[in-house]
Amino acid sequence: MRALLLIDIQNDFLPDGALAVPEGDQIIPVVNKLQEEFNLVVATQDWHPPQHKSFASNHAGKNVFETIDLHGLEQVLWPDHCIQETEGANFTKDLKANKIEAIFRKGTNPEIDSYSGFYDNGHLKSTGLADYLRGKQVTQLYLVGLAGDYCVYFSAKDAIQEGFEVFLIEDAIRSLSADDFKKVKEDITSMGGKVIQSGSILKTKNTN
Ligand code: VGL
Ligand code: ZN
Repeated sequence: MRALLLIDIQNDFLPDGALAVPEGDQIIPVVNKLQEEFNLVVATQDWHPPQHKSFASNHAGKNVFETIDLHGLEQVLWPDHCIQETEGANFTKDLKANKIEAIFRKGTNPEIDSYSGFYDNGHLKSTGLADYLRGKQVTQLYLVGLAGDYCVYFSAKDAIQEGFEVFLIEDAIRSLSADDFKKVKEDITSMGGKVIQSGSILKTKNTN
């Protein structure tokens, strides 16, 4: 069984959002088309309380994109983003959502960031996503979404460690840094994951 995992396709990560990923909007039509090819679609949602410690605004004198030590982990300080129950945290209206069977929220603990959809950055607490997928007999996991160099990357690494066969669908992913995503692809490939294009999935059924 294969599943499509939509990572953080939220307003704040799209152009004009608080933490905009360049060209993030370009993945939406691709993701919508891809969803038709999967019997199971699951999504993650970055879901921070306003006092989240990953926000530069919660550290006096610190600027966005500076790094600090947060309880022993290196932490990039982000602009306020994906605050619970705000429009920025919503999935974009252009994203088809009718096939999304479950949504796994992350980043809710103000003391630790959570890039991966599976675990927080300290690997202390599970979201339950891996067990959910195993419960659905999923063995192959296809990842799309934002941002390729953060939440997609960390989700892919955890997915591989959890024993899933992992595919990054490159043209349905955009990154904060396109350069960093090159390293992500190398790393994921070295761990046994695969980098593919949406065409290799869409062509199996569609003629366009
Ligand atoms: C993300 C930075 C902070 C992401 C989330 O979804 O890639 N990046 N929070
Ligand atoms: Zn975040």
